[in-house]
Amino acid sequence: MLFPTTIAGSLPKPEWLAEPNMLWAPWKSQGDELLRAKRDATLIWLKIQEDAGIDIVTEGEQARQHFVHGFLEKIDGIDFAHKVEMGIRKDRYKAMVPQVVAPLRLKGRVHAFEARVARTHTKKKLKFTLPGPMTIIDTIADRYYGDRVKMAFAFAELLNEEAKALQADGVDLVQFDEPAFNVYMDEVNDWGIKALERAAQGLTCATAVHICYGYGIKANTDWKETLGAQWRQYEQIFPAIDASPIQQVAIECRNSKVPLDLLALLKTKIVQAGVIDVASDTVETAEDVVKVIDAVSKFVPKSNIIATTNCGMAPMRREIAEAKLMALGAGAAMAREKLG
Ligand code: MET
Repeated sequence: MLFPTTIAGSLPKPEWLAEPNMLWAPWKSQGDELLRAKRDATLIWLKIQEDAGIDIVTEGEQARQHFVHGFLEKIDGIDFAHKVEMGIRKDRYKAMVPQVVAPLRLKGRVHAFEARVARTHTKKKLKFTLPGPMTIIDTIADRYYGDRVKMAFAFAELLNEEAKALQADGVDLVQFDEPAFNVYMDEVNDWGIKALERAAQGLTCATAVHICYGYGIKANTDWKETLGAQWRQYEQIFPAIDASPIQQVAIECRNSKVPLDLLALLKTKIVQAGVIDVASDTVETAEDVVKVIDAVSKFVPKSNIIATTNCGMAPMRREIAEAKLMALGAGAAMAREKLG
């Protein structure tokens, strides 16, 4: 089937699970009650994704507070009790981040609970997202390693352990989120892709890297204003990504100033093309989605295109996210008819 659909990963949390419409949202309950709420929210979003015609579903990242810190919470060597303010993505925004204070080690499984809940309750293909090593080290303070690259490879090993366990849980596709790849392009070529490959080493399920221009929050939309008429960041990193064994690349296309001819640099990859804008509450029509898929298909063989969202929908209003999922499913179906 042409143009299967998926999402970047996160979906808004219901207001009984966490504070709505924000990143790093505080939970509304604790202990077993919180666990039940996470499970219920995961099930609701699986059902809505299925009803919308999403082919490769996710658990909506309902069990983690943030796409980076969700992974870090189960690692020894990280001090969450003393967070410090840090400028992240080259000072684009300030965040309160935990600190690495000792050698890093997994305390146990990180995402077994939500991966198994999702696997038990859907027959669809299941994608699971993990933060990539470069994005992790750009979202945490280092008081121990004293070397960005060394710390990134330490995280890559832990990611690899968890990714293999997720695969054993029945996950079909592991996606590493690397928005930092659009910020530190030289470092991506020097070591970022190698660290990513270490994280994905030995996986036999499908693998992807997601490289976007960030969530639809003001710090990101302001940053985009400074990037000029053409966003050419992908041009510097796609050749090396194309040479890597990572199979899929998820990128931002809808309402983006990325010249789509850059996609021709991904000669051997499946392209997850973002056809849904997460920085706008305007809900796309099916025709809008078809237009982006059509434009992408000028540079990527149709059989290599998956339709997705530009980035995660975590901070979005719930009803808007739901409507956007419906548009994604309907748009891909229309594209199959019109462009198939
Ligand atoms: N998987 C993450 C999400 O969907 C990707 C975030 S990249 C800023 O929210």
